[in-house]
Amino acid sequence: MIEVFLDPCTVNSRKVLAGLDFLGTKYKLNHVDYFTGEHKKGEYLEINPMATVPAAVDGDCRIFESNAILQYAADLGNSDEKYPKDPKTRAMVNSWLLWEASVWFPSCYVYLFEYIVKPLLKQEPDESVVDAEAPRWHKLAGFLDKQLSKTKWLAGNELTIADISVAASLHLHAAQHVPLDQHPNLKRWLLDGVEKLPCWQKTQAAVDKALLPDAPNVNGTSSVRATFNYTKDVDQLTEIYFYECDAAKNIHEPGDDPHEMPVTDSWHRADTFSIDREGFSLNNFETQYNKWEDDENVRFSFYPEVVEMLKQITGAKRILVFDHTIRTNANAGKKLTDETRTTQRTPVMLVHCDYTAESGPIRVRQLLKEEADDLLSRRVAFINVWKPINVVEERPLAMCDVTSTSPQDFFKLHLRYRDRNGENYVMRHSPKHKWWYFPKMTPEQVILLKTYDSGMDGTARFVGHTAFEDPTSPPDAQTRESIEIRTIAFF
Ligand SMILES: N[C@@H](CCC(=O)N[C@@H](CS)C(=O)NCC(=O)O)C(=O)O
Repeated sequence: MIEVFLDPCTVNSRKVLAGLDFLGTKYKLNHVDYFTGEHKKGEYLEINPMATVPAAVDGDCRIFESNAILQYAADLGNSDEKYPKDPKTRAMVNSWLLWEASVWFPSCYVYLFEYIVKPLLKQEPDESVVDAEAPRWHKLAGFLDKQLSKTKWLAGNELTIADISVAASLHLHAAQHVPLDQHPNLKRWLLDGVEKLPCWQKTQAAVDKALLPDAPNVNGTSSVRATFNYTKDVDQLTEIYFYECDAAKNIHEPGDDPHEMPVTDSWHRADTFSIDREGFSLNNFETQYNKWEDDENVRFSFYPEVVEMLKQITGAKRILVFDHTIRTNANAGKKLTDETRTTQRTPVMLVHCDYTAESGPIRVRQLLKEEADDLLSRRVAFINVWKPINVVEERPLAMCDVTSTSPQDFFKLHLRYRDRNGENYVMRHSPKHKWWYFPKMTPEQVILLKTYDSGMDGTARFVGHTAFEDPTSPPDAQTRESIEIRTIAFF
């Protein structure tokens, strides 16, 4: 499999990510942090002595030019449309690719540097530099405009890797202040063509979040401070009752140890989290499904899509989706302990993990009686899929990086239902905890949370997570709506 080494927010890295998605190429992504200069350091220089991102490796083949990576991937995929084999059409595609690397990218980069990189470095753009570049840029943009007045895409009527490559230099065209209006065919191609492509849309968020002027600082990361509701570990059991009774009096309830902690915006390295290392990951997941109020329909029509996605991501032999919870506006007034219709709830503001070392296997036995012994003889992992239903503007989900936790940080919360008992983990506070979140996450993405793993080989087993009040949420933020789907992966 091709391994790529890049930072998803740079022009040529984004070109490769969008291009590989367009080509349908499977790849492994290694994040090289451009802003901390990782591309100039020892290990990376072995891969790409040019000290630029991106680079790619496939066995003993090393590729250090973004367009060459796309050409190679297209050849492997044997695609005759996306990188045509007919010599004349291919020559046209190659011409645009070489033109892009030699003159187009350097010209567009002047705008990107002055209007985006400099503000990130807290420097003023130098208009005279842009004015000096403008005649050359217009001349080059004029070539594109002329071609696009004749053909829908750069090399004819089919979209090719040349379109992806040339568009990448304009990937922040508004903030970049490139004067597109004078080139209407170029503008139409970009706004109505390239920007409508799923491969483009999927790779834009990482760029916007790291580079747009409101991104708070130079390394593309920002953090806010927020209150996290940890639990004091006292002599008494920690419990919650989901019904009223005498035993529910004088109990030790969870969430009695709030701490203010930094929580870091994860977008600058969104592709690099793993459910087996940090205990969570961010994945693209597009679905047309939208009947969230109809529980039966969700089970029948939506669960199978989740199964397919998780099989692909985890490589598990079998995925069982067994439950879901919808957190919507309509449930905004409901208490966490509300007894009825537990599929419909409000966000949980308590640091917790949904299973314990004991309750994971018990749940497998409850759900799959006959097969449980056999299934539990191999690796079993519980994975929660958390999907926004609208753009998350308030009470986002935060994850406590498993690499910053130790098993001693977790202890049991006993869940008392009228007909059964269950258990979760809650967490005691540690200043070592590293919290992550994805502000303004959209419905095309999901967070996977590892809530139990039978593996004892160092894989992440329990990820603490919680909703939190984000102090940067606008006062008129729309109420967060999300669905959480509980699944078990059998390996
Ligand atoms: N022609 C190369 C250009 C790669 C390139 O210049 N990448 C930039 C980021 S977009 C870089 O790594 N620059 C090195 C630096 O700024 O230190 C390609 O297409 O891969």
